Amino acid sequence: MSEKIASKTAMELEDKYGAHNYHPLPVVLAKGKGAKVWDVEGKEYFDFLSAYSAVNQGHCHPKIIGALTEQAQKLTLTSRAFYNDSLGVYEKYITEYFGYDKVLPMNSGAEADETALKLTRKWGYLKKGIPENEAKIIVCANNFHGRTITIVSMSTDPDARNDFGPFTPGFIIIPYNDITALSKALEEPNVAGFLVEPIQGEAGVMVPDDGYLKEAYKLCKASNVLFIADEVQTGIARTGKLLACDHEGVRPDILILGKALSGGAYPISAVLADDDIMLTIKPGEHGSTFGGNPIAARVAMAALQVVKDENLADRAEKLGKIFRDAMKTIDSDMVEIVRGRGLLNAIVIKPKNGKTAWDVCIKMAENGLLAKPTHDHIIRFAPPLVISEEELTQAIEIIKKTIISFG
Ligand code: IF1
Repeated sequence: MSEKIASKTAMELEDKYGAHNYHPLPVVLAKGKGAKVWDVEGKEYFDFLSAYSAVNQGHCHPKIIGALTEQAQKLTLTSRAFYNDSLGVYEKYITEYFGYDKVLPMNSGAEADETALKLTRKWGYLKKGIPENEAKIIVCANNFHGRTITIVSMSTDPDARNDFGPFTPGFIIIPYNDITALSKALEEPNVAGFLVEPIQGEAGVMVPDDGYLKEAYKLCKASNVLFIADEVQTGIARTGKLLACDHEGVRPDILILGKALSGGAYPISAVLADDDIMLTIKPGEHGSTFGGNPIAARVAMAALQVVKDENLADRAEKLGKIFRDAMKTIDSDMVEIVRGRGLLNAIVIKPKNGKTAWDVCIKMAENGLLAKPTHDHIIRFAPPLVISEEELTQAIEIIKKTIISFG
């Protein structure tokens, strides 16, 4: 099955036999190590997408792959009909790591978000005393939480919603980074929770004002409303702290994690909360066949241990500053705005002579660096956090050279 395949053939196969729900850059990857990937022809690239921040620990980290292969040879899946000898060990590890009473393990980020929404409603009815079917959850405009029907029901992006209705009711949508709007929305008595991304990723790496999260948390507490942080993309050292909420000393009532929880080796997500919230869900009320399987348990422990052992949060903080400073000195009017935190950054590109962010990404790929445009004019830059300072310097040179080549 591992016959060699040319780029052109690989792309034709995906186009002919796969659903057309993506528009990838024309690069066919075959290998990854640390901050680098190689295409089927052997060309080397810096990976500045990191699978949308799933590969924070670098491609094929030996400790994570070691845990994966070791467990894969012993026991892969038992379902939750029985106990297994890895899940409890992992649950103790991750709850102590993040400081919560309990964890609920799932697989994808969207599933973890769905889990958090169900948990919030359950808590709203059982603990807050909201009348049946009246629970509301406040969310932010331009959010991204995944692709399920309920999640796109909270979305304001036409591509995410068009022709996918009817939608799940029960959401109040307010502008992001707007404390006054939150305060007003909290006047409604049946609000159970406020779901927020500490930095909006898909929206183009929108960093809120200093103090926003802290103030939002305080307002939620004053109204007996749960503060729910979607740290699927921002969590696990990406923004220069273990969690993006740590920048403001906020401890979410419900914490949602995914992506880098496995370092990209396996689909693993998790919801963390204290007993008062988590124990409102009873046996039979929620779950998943694969959630908390022995491979996932061992992989997640290894992935989280790497983050600690290799000081990835501090690295992201330090290298992020170097990166943004370098981007701000690019002598081109195509660079309109540079923003971000840690190694989650974006550049807003002003189109020039008909050339857009897409053209810049195509050219960067030719020059050996992969990144993907979002919303036509924004390029997200999020390398694996294990990238060395020397590699980062080389990558910065590629980005500079490419942008300057557009004149
Ligand atoms: C795709 C963007 C990133 C997320 C947050 C939940 C999920 C995501 C904050 C769902 C997923 C993804 C999925 C990916 C594109 C992507 C993305 F471009 F949309 F904005 F990362 F930057 N919460 N983010 O960012 O997690 O179910 O996918 O595991 O291809 O859709 P999932």
